[in-house]
Amino acid sequence: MAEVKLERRGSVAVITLDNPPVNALSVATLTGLAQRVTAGLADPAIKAFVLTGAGKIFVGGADIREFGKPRPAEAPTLSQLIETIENASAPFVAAINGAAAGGGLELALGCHARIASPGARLGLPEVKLGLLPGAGGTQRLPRLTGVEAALDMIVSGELKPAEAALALGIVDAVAAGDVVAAAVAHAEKLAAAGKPPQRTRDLGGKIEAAKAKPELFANYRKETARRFRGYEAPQRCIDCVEAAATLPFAEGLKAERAAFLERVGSEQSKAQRHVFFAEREVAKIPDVPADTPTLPIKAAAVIGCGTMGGGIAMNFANAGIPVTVVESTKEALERGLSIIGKNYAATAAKGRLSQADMQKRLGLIKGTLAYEDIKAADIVIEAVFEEMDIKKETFRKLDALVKPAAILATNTSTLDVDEIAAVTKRPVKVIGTHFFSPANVMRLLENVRGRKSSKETIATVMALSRRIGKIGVLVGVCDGFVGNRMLAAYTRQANALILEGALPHEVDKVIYDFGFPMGPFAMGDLAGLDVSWRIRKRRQAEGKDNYPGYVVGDRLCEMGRFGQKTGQGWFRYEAGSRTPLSDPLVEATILKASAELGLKRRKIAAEEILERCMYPLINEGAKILDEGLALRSSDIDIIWINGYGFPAYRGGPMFYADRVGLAKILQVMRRLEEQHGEILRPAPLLERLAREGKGFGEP
Ligand code: T1G
Ligand code: NAD
Repeated sequence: MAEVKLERRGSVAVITLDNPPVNALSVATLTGLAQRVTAGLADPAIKAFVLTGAGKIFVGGADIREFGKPRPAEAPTLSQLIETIENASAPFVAAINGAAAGGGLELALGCHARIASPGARLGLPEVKLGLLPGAGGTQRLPRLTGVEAALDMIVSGELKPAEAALALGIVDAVAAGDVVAAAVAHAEKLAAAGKPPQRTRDLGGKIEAAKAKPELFANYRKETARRFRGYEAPQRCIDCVEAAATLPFAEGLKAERAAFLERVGSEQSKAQRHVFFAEREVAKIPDVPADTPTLPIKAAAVIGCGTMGGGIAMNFANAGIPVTVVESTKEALERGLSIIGKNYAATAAKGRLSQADMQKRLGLIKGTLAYEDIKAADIVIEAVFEEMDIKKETFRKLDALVKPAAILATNTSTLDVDEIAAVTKRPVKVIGTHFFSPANVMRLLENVRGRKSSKETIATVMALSRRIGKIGVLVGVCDGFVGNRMLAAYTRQANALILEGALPHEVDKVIYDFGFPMGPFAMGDLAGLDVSWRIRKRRQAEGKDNYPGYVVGDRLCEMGRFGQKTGQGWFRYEAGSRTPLSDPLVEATILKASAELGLKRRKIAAEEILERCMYPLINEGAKILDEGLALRSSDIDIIWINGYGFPAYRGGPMFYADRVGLAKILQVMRRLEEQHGEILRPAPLLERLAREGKGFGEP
């Protein structure tokens, strides 16, 4: 229940916002705050005010859950409240006891001084919600930090630690110990000075310089368009900061307000707000309560130090967890460890890691050929070749050697986790931990729950995911789990499209324009065509998938064209370049295959390409939900945004489907089933929801 308390400390009124979990500025909180401020300002005995938040957070911003909902007309707005505070004759000091984000920082910027505690983080992350600071943040922040620093903070949405905020001039002091007491002392000093409080809006000095550099904004827009391709909010943020530098304060405020209201109603912001909550929902497992005990992870081990093993080990070292990598040969071990070293050196060279930190992390990674060296590990992640026999042999060995309490996890991308678990005496301790390449970079971790994985094992791995900086999403066992299974439906259609008339660069352009970092063919070349070729051959050998549409991909691999790693794949690459260039040989191979399959090639419109790539992917997602292999449609959105580059400003494939409308998707899927067979039969869930006029978001 939201509460706003006022407590007197001498002539200073300390107002505390108490609305767990993050003191969000809901209508109730704003109403309470307005009442306290009005009452306080009417009390002549009160000479100054301190604002602070209850618990570990100052204020997490406006209540995002209230956006788009009707608001009582008489409810005070944050902007009005800040106006009252800024224009008050008594000084207001913000005691920033923890995160001050969005409207929370704007409230503090409306105060006449700000004191932060050392652990506080301050920023305007609205852009991450497809919004922009709508209560004066784009006008007041540049007046404290200067225009460039304000642009960096507002366009990136990053929160700054207190010390950095001090250096930027956002806070007046960082006070260890009782920050409220420090703020009360500061407020008393300001009140005693007897001068009108310093309003942030009146500070023009730091924005003067920008007036003389109009190219600043043009350059920033260009750079931002490249960094945040397809996102609308960053550009609107720049517009508002430019208004701060070029317009009088009141007009800048008006421009900001108009831009904010446009953003709140935008499709992109609805999508990015969905993603905000979806990222937090993934951690909630209905049958694994939040208080399920977890195993302490003090030491880890990784089997195989190849493409994935090395990156996985770095995640542990980055989180301060000692990790041992086990390889089968000395050469492979040395190669793996040197790649880890090179990766850290590259990050340090970019200034994103200090030498001391690099040495500390390297110091936490040990290499060995002896499995005995890892018997005390709390968790072992296996990342050896994608061959079931090798996996089973490895798990038998680990089960015999490693302490019984330890968790044994597999990084397999397609194999049956239950079959692997069955060769051990501890199937309750076996789980899949499917990292994405490059494993030290990609935020997604598909945690694959086996039939016997215990709640403790699941809870431990989900908590560990957060500890190593990953978004852990729990999924069930099936071929390709959630991400790769949906990817197969997508790439299958991409291959069909090039046999029917499109060319790889045409398909890729549609997907790139839709917002993915690259299309399916360039992505194949990046991951290595041989990886999926080996999986296809295994599936064909198991009689699981004899789809003729992969014929061109198979022929390119038979020619040794594995993509970027061989300089040729679906595209060709100049030496040292990652730019895909169309290759007439590939086109000839495609035309020949079309002819052999008796297909009459035709011009295929961009809209059909998009539908044929996205709708079967979505339909596969619906099947996965039908089978209970994903807990929520929003989990699938998080998997595709963080593992496959689905544009977050579209909310993920399932959210996007709801915006398109399931009736439309069903109609197209029905047509595709007629043309391409039952593999494209609409999922029962899609049928039902379309019939009921519902979306995946409200099953
Ligand atoms: N509104 C509603 N709920 C929120 C919320 C918010 N602003 N922030 C967090 N929550 C919920 C969250 O869903 C989760 O719920 C719980 O609180 C804990 O969150 C005019 C209009 C503040 C740094 O973008 O960045 O102000 O899952 O796990 O790690 O310009 O939360 O437990 O049910 O993230 O301690 C701008 C968003 C709003 C900041 C704390 N503000 N929040 O991190 O907790 S728009 C933001 C955060 C705005 C003005 C505009 C972080 C945090 P549940 P958590 P945390
Ligand atoms: P890789 O070939 O690059 O590395 C495998 C490593 O395992 C090699 O260095 C090899 O020497 C070592 N190895 C093999 N048998 C071993 C044993 N018995 N003991 C110790 N080490 C042994 O392969 P990769 O791409 O890193 O894939 C590893 C696993 O991760 C596979 O299951 C794969 O499906 C999965 N995966 C790969 C990717 C990817 O994009 N490459 C993504 C997700 C998951």
